[in-house]
Amino acid sequence: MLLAGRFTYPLSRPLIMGIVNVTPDSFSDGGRFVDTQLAIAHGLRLVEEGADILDIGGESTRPGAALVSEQEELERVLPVLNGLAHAGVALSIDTQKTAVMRAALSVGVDMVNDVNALQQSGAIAALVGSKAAVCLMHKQGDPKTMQQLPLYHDVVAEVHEFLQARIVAAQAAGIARERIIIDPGFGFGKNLEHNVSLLQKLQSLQDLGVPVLVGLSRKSMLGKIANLEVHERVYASIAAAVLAVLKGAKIIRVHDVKATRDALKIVNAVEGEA
Ligand code: 7PJ
Repeated sequence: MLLAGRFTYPLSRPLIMGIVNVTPDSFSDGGRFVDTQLAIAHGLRLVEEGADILDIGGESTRPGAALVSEQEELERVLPVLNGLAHAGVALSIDTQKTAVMRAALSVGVDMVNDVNALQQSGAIAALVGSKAAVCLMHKQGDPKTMQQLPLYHDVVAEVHEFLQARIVAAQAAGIARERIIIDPGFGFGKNLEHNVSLLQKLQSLQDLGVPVLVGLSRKSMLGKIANLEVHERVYASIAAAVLAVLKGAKIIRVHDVKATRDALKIVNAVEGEA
């Protein structure tokens, strides 16, 4: 079971988290208002397509991405969170910043998705006083430099150990186990071999006793394996999502909600709980 703000999920079927990026649209010159409206419209479309959760982010964490100020990030995400407040699905804020978490929690977000696993000062405390779920993700290094030389002795064991320690830290501070989600962080300070090992052994995270979220959608590991540009990676992303679910993942973070929903309906009919 997962508790996430206004929502309780039995997790008898996997959940789909749709990605809503709130970053300036280079194709429009309408400024903030247009960016906000585009993001809200995109979120509503993903709900129609079958998203269970919307993950709203104002700071790109892609390899090499530039940093965004706290003020800028808040100005991007808050109007979108407000615009999607009654969309009928859980809202997740994708941020590493404690101040952004606090602001988002105060307007009622149901989940915090932190690629930094609540390691920023005050981040755990920000979650403690709320009912929101939190996704604790593993990464090695910082988005700007993490892909330069990812190095592990045993990537599966090291990711497991890190996630276990972050669960312990969150629980010790008073975040109930039912509110915690873990994520191996595909592509975050990992080369192709590391990513493949983590997906092969995804099942090994099950013993930590909390739901596993994966983000594989359109990622470069898929492009490297199948020689695909980013816009060509939909089918590869679906294959990865199906594999992840068969290996125990309970939340799948994706761009292509409709395609993922259709595929997971088949998986669930055959492999799901009756
Ligand atoms: C992830 C994420 C992921 C979680 C991004 C991209 C890069 N959050 N944010 N897990 N990836 N929890 O979507 O390509 O894998 S940004």
